[in-house]
Amino acid sequence: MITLHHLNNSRSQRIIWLLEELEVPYEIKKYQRTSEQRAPPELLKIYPLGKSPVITDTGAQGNENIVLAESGAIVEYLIKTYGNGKFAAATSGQAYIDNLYYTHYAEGSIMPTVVQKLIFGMIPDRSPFLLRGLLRGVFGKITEMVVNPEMKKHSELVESHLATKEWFAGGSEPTSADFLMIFPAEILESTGLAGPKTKEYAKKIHERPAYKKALEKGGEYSILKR
Ligand SMILES: N[C@@H](CCC(=O)N[C@@H](CS)C(=O)NCC(=O)O)C(=O)O
Repeated sequence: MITLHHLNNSRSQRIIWLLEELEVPYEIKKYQRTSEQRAPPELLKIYPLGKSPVITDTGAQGNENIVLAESGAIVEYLIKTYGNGKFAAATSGQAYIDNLYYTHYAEGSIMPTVVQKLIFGMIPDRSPFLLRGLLRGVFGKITEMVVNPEMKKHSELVESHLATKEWFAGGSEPTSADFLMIFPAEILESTGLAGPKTKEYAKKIHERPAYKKALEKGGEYSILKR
């Protein structure tokens, strides 16, 4: 049995989408962010970094004791173990390369920049009142000089890829790259940085019944409402 340890308002939402698409039995254990927007300490009992998503699973034969974190690893594991060929990426050619690249680019490149932007935006408001003005200036300048130009490059890269492809690997069905890329695509949209193709891509996913069901099951996901 698969258990997804799910944190509200988090990248873990993409795993619920995949589980719904795979139509595999699973349960969700929900965790609530603290007032500091961190995961609660209970998650440390499941995974030493105390982050979400993390799954526990007894495996395809039901006799294993798997604990797996990192969205990319979880997505690849679930597709390989429970997909029966569904959502499998090509094993050669451009589709293979695109799937490989975007599966890793999601958490390896675009998300660290997104997190920098979100954190730099949050720090001043969460600092002692007297320092807020100063910190807003400092973090605003760093964001303007370093983070925003990086975000613009990411947004353009994603947009130009989606200009010619329905899914990130170019086929007619999503692959691991899409289950990873939906989260940064949603953030690009919610921060006003998504181009028209990126918006169209997110909309297409949001209209899928499995995605809608995942939203019902996951609970609070304010990334879509910002
Ligand atoms: N690269 C990891 C990132 C995991 C991560 O940072 N998760 C966030 C949720 S979006 C988290 O648990 N944050 C709470 C915390 O760090 O306390 C993945 O893709 O799973």
